[in-house]
Amino acid sequence: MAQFPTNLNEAIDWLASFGAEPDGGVTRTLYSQSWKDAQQALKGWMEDAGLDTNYDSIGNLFGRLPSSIPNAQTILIGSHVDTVKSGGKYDGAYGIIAGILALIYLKKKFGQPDLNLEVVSFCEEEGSRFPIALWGSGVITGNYSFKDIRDIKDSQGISFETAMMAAGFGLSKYRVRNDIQTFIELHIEQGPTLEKIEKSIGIVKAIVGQKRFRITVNGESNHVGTTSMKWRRDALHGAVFMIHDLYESVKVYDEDLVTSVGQLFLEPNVPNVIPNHVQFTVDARHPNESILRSFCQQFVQMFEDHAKKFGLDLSVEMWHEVQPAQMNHKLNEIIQGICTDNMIPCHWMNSGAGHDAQLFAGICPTTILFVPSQGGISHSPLEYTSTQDLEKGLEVLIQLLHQLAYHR
Ligand code: HGY
Ligand code: MN
Ligand code: MN
Repeated sequence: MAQFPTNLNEAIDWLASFGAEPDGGVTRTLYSQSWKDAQQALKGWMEDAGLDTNYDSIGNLFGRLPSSIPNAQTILIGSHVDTVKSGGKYDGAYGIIAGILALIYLKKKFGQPDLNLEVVSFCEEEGSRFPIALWGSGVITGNYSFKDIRDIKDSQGISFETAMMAAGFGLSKYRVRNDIQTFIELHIEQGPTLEKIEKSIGIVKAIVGQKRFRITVNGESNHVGTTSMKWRRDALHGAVFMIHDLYESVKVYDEDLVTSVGQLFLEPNVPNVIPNHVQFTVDARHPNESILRSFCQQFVQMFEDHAKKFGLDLSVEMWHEVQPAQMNHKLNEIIQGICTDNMIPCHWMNSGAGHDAQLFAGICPTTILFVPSQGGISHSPLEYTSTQDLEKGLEVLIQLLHQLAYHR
């Protein structure tokens, strides 16, 4: 293969080679070597395509097809380059690749646009390495600044600042941009809806809000054999009741409410010792902020009641919170028109996954469009979207950008 990909499928496999895992998944966490290699490779591809490239001070990478009009506003497209641990090769990557291919096509076919067209590879969205998510888009949109990462460390105890500076970033003040007029993200659905109803494009009305918590339960370790059940302060026993009731309590809400315990640590994690320390995460989501808030208040109260009953110490820390976001109806109607004109079956829906578009919706007209995920699987090596569906998404993105940025 040439040094840079020439089509969508080649590009997906090319980018997935940075951080490839033996199980077929991809792991590219913020400021890691595979992350740096991927950003540098994307920069090379953008430059080979004739785009003006630059990094901002935290490692977001931009490739710009400049307008012929001085001081023109910018339409930003793109997605995130980081992944979950052993994630799929489409989540985030597809939006960046489709953005680059769209600009290559538009530049070749129509020349310079009337607005700047810029593709971005956001440095971080997942929150996989450090307890902060949407860092890349969060800084651009003013939701985050360097003070938000000051005291955080990854699971190896490496501080965010050390990792950021070792990767060559975080060395200068962030330059806030005021030229971004529109943000558009193309992304895999990561759910089963489009495949089940046989639609090629998802037009997203709203992205759910999410709240992520770290729950710490402390008790007392002791000998399993010599400590009577009534004298124990067993952290895991209490945590099990908390987690069971978390899943039970969802049942009284509508099906848009979702929650999971995705991570659980146990100490000392030895078969014949009563656990004295449990830490687990709760990720809760809903399109309506007040329903989401009341669900979270309810489960925290339940956890406190169980902690009291078992004589345990409880700490509840919400480390990530993002509000539900409405996508721009006018942009979505243009997408609907493109799908109708091209007889591409589409479906208006909500997004249960969080996305960078969620933060841009707070500063400019924004939307995100989906292509189907086979079996609805994502955040897994089994994540897959057919070439045909990937191409259709790219086609709609190209026509959307042509309508928005070429007026003559
Ligand atoms: O967790 C999410 O919703 C997204 O995939 N980061
Ligand atoms: Mn993801
Ligand atoms: Mn994503």
